[in-house]
Amino acid sequence: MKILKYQAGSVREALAQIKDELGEGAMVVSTRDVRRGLLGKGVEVSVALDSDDVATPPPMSHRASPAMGAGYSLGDADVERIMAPLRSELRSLRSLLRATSDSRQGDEIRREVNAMRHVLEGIRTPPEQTVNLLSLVRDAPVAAASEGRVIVLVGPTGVGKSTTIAKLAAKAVYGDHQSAAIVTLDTYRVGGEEQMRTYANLIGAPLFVVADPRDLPAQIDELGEYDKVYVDTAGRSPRDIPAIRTLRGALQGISDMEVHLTLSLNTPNNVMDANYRRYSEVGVNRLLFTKLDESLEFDELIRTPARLEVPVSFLTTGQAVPEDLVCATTEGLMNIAQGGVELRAEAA
Ligand SMILES: Nc1nc2c(ncn2[C@@H]2O[C@H](COP(=O)(O)OP(=O)(O)O)[C@@H](O)[C@H]2O)c(=O)[nH]1
Ligand SMILES: [Mg+2]
Repeated sequence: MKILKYQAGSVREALAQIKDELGEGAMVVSTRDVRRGLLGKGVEVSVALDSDDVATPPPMSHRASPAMGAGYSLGDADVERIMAPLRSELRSLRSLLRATSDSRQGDEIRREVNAMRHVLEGIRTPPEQTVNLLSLVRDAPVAAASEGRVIVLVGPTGVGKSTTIAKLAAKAVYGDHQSAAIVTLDTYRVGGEEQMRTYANLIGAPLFVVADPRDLPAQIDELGEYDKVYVDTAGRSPRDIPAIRTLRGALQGISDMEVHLTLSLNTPNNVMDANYRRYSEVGVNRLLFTKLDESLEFDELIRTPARLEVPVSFLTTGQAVPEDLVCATTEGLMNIAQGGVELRAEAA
């Protein structure tokens, strides 16, 4: 195998010269631009040929020159014959390059591209559960701030009503710098009144004990000077219909009042619904979820208010008074429902 170099004014001229001198057997292996004389420019074409193909190639000085190339022309078939090996060379170079970058940096790049593709797919197609929760949030307000002056907590025994009343009163006094009074209707349970008195003393809010629910409106009237009045009630079974009717009677006619149905998030949703049906008689207009710290499932934070069409006001996340209280917002409920929130970080 020999490599011969031909210089000419253009590739076409050089190729014509090569064909003329070497016949069909030469294979072009490279071309490059060269200077020819002081101002002249030309090309140099290198060809490979078997030594046997040409017995005595002419000396370099006699090879292609602008003058010599004049008048020669190549047909399309000639150009194609010469270009074919160049094209295949280009193809193999490209695949060589691809192979090189695959082995050296390709893995890393591919991992990044895959990760980005995953993120983009995640944005375009969120998980089914998220889609469902989002559509619930769009259709109904699932959270609403508590804005009333008289806040009444109702709900079954043991869900955390008294503890939450203490948290709310402490937040009003120390967080919002408001004046607050606490009223308790819980003279039914042994120790109920004592528990509330202890909290009231700690917070520095006056406690008023109302033994007969029918006296509640008069008591509330007397507390007109307070920014907030928190009313604790005795827990009742949803089946205790007379007690709930009495409560309804007691709450009628109290103005600027909100009734928060207090439910532990641990409760199965059919039990939540039964409680709501019973307490809705007294005019429930907020849901308050307790014991999130003991709960494993959180999507009821969205599903229950959407199903019952009553927004959530507060969440409680532990036994500590007053820390473990969170003001509900739609965004916060969504975050918790999807398990993505550090609860303490949003303490009210
Ligand atoms: N883990 C946990 N316990 C709570 C929470 N709120 C209240 N509790 C506890 O639940 C129990 C019953 O609370 P209580 O306020 O007396 O309930 P009530 O009968 O509805 O008034 C008490 O031991 C509270 O400390 C909470 O958010 N998380
Ligand atoms: Mg209680």
